Amino acid sequence: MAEETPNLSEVHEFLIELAGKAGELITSAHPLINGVGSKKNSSDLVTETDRAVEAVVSDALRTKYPDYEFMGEETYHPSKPLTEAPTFIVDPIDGTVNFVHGFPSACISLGFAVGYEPMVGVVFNPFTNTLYSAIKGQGAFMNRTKKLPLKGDDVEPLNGLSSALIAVEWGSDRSGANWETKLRTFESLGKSKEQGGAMVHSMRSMGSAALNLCSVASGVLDLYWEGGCWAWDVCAGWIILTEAGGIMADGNPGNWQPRVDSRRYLAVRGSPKGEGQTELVEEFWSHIKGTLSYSDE
Ligand code: LIP
Repeated sequence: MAEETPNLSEVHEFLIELAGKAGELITSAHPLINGVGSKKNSSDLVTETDRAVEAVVSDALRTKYPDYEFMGEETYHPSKPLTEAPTFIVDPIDGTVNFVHGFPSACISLGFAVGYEPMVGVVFNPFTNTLYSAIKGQGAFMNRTKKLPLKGDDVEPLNGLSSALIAVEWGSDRSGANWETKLRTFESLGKSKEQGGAMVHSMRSMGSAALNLCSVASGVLDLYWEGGCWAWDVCAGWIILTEAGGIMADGNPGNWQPRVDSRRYLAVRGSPKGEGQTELVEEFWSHIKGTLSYSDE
């Protein structure tokens, strides 16, 4: 455990600097769809760039902050789970499938948590040059100057799922109970009210949890539901979301305070005085058909 209270502003600046360097590595790489490695199956991809970026970032963080822990997607092992200690939680490329295909929705996600609570977040999409960042208690910003949500005080009230644009993800598990839960829930979210559905405006799958959370923080999406991704996918985006007035609930019904490593999440954007947020979460939970369940392996 570190002896001194972390200087969050300094951490924030350093993470932004690292995101810029990582962005250069990511945009100068040329991954080949047929040449990339897979982890547990053919949609769970990893590239040399993921590994190289994580190595650069972890070396820099360990050198500057030797007292803090480091958790990264490419070097994670279940024998070393997240603890209360100050920890950098890093996804070198969130949206690896997009990165491989050249679909410009990928980013580096750099989070810092203390006592399991996200405190600093930096998410940088080097393909669009968009930087999202936040420090606990200091608001969330796009490209450092534009405060989130983008509409500021004009952010509209939430008005239920039938007027919501939401994000969901397919993930890389394509069979089993979690897959069935997702499919049946997607159906319920999409279908008409007459058929018992929510009939959302539409659903988006941008392939990056961090960018989904930043889109909810920005207010261009109303909600994001996810099961199966990891602390490194959400830590940075989480603090950007909550600093923009959004809330994070559990991806399964009933729990309003999920942990950053719970692997199930439901994010809702900010609204005037938070109106409609709890109602939207409860309405969403009522459409979940099954139970999401993940281990830390
Ligand atoms: C991916 C996420 C995506 C999620 C996938 C995966 P990766 O991260 O951000 O939104 O649905 O399960 O975890 O593998 O590109 O870093």
